[in-house]
Amino acid sequence: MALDPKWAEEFQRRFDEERHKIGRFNVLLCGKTGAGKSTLINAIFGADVAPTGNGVPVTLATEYFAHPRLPIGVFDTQGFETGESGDRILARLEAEIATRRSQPISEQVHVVWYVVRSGDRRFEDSQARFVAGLASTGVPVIVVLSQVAVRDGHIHPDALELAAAIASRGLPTRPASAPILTNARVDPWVTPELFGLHDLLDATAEVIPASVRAALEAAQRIDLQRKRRRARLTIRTATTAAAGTCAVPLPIADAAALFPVQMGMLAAISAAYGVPTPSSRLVQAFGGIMMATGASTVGRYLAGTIVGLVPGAGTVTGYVIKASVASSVTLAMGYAWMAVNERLVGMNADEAEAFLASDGVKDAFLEAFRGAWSERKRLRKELDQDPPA
Ligand SMILES: Nc1nc2c(ncn2[C@@H]2O[C@H](COP(=O)(O)OP(=O)(O)O)[C@@H](O)[C@H]2O)c(=O)[nH]1
Ligand SMILES: [Mg+2]
Repeated sequence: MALDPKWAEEFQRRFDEERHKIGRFNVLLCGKTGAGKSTLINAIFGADVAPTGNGVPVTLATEYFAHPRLPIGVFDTQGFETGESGDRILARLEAEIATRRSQPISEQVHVVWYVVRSGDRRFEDSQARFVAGLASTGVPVIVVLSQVAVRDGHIHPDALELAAAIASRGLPTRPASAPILTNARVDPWVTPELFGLHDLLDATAEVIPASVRAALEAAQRIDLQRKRRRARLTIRTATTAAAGTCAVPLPIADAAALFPVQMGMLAAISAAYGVPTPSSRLVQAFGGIMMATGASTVGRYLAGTIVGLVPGAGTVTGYVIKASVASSVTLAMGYAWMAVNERLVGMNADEAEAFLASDGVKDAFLEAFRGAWSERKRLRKELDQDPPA
């Protein structure tokens, strides 16, 4: 038994629509070979974003890598060692930034990470000129000091010294003239702790256009709170819409009327989490969850959900769905789907595929559904306390 193809299609359409709405966050990486640009991207956005192949040449020695399923694009510069002068490289990048400014926002450069390896111990005048030149295009430039040795929370003095030297130049970088110190790879001998990645994420979120923040938050892999906040906003909107649908109590046989609202919510949640799974796989899992209740149609599924999953079916007085129940069921579905998505973002592609094809996904959903249902009052408050996007 499979999910009604009509609903599968609808889910997929809504998911693609939500992904499209989120757009894409684009970062321009500058810095010498070996500075740690790729490592930084991997640490924040997950291993498979690594620009290891299939880049699209943008300018001489700059390639653009748009991730096929995550809302992130990376401009990776080579050429800092090609013998070409810094001025020439800068001029090309400036021209590229300018050209893209007249294109849709998802094609524009939103931020520059200028990466300096802390072990280099010096920041030259030519680097300062380069940073200032990039900043003069209007795109925010963040200087990142990479591969900083950190032990027990203590930063290597050499890195602090270099950071101070960079800061003292008072460059027009954002959000401040001081660089952000990072360590993106654990190395037990040198740098046993990851460091500064959240600082870099926060700084980036602060300086990019507000309209690409959702893409950054969906693409990144290190801060679940940012994803949860987006998901909760979606749930809050959907619960209101669900209540509206049942403003006049809906006969339970017509429960499918609620379904578009809920499906849109689930699609938006997955998009906000930046689940890098093909939508067809999500649809399958979603269908499996619906079938898990033993109902073959959407309407009966929802009836089954309310009567079966929700303890105390007495809330469904006279077999109509009241606004409050519609709202609470939608809330519980939203939180349950959040739990599933949260599992997914912690997995690699193979793990995610296996999980989605297994009973584990149903179990995770149903368990979280019941939990959310029993805590619906507290969760409702949580939703209402969230600040707007
Ligand atoms: N320990 C540690 N090693 C790093 C870090 N960043 C880069 N590396 C190492 O430095 C080398 C060059 O890094 P890579 O990201 O390829 O530099 P890119 O040429 O700027 O992309 C690799 O061997 C990385 O493992 C870091 O933050 N910490
Ligand atoms: Mg690289």
